[in-house]
Amino acid sequence: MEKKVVYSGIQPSGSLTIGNYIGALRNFKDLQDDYLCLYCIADLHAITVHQEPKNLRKNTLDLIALYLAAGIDPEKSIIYIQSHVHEHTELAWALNTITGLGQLQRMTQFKSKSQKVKEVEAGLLNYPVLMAADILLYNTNFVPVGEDQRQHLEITRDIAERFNSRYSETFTIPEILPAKVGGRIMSLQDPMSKMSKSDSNKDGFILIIEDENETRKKLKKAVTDSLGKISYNDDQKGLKNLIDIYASFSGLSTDEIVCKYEGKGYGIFKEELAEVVTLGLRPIREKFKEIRDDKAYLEKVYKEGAEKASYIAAKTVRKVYKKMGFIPR
Ligand code: AQP
Repeated sequence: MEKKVVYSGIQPSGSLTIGNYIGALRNFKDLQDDYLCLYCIADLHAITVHQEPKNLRKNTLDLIALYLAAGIDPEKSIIYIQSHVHEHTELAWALNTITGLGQLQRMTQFKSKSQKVKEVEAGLLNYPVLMAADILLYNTNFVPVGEDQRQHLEITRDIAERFNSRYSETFTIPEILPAKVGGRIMSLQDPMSKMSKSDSNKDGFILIIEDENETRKKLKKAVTDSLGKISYNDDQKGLKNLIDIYASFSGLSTDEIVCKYEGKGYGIFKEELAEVVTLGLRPIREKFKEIRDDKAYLEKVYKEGAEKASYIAAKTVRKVYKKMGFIPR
């Protein structure tokens, strides 16, 4: 029996945070034995918010190295750069023609990102259509993404269903594969907003690749409250988020963590949290250092990945174009 398909991508829009790690990256490795996995470096998505070209180049190579450091095996999975497979933009255009403007304008990510820029550009609005194209190109069954991306997955399903009913059965309808723990990690400085790599407040996030002392400092400064009592509830959102991070790295449940720190202060809790996080990130940090400078190896990985991805993507676009009535070359 053919393996089911898993698809996910991360934008090289900055250095990755532990939000990206917990919600997405660290779950990728375990899927590759059971599924055909495609892991994309979503550079076309990244430019929906202005990127300095030299930063984009660096972040793209960093992200490939990070995929490999996180245990994604290019012999088993397809790792590729989105802009290397032109079918993404081709399918996105076709899908744009069947996507409602109102639905795009209602996307939470669009609303929050458009508030941060002076002029809202069309790419930001069309982001979910490109994401739908990414997923639908490969007949994807499952999409391992964080909870923050659930709405985008819903619109992907809507677009696929609309296409199937208008032009006949074409696309597989994908399902979200949520992270088992810590699906949505919040900013350390503002527990009402999600932790994001493009946050202008650098104390709000922990980067997967940063100095351990930086990580310790940021956790020490993390916003809590004046109640001084370790418990897991929505009145203590900052602390709740820290407990989620602790649970994600330690494997303990949130109840076990609350029990462990009962009667102890936030200071001790944060210190031990920093230990758990730095210990958890150490292997990937070390592996990243080993791989990142091997440019020839990174190039081999992304070139071979693009070839494999293009083969599948081209077949889908040919089918879509035919169904829409385009004359083949
Ligand atoms: N805070 C988070 N908690 C859990 N999962 C998260 N993800 C992102 N932030 C969190 C998951 O990471 C994957 C890749 O995300 P992305 O880079 O493609 O886009 P994003 O969700 O917009 O991530 P950022 O860090 O917030 O990027 P910027 O700041 O550039 O917009 C996705 O699976 C996402 O769910």
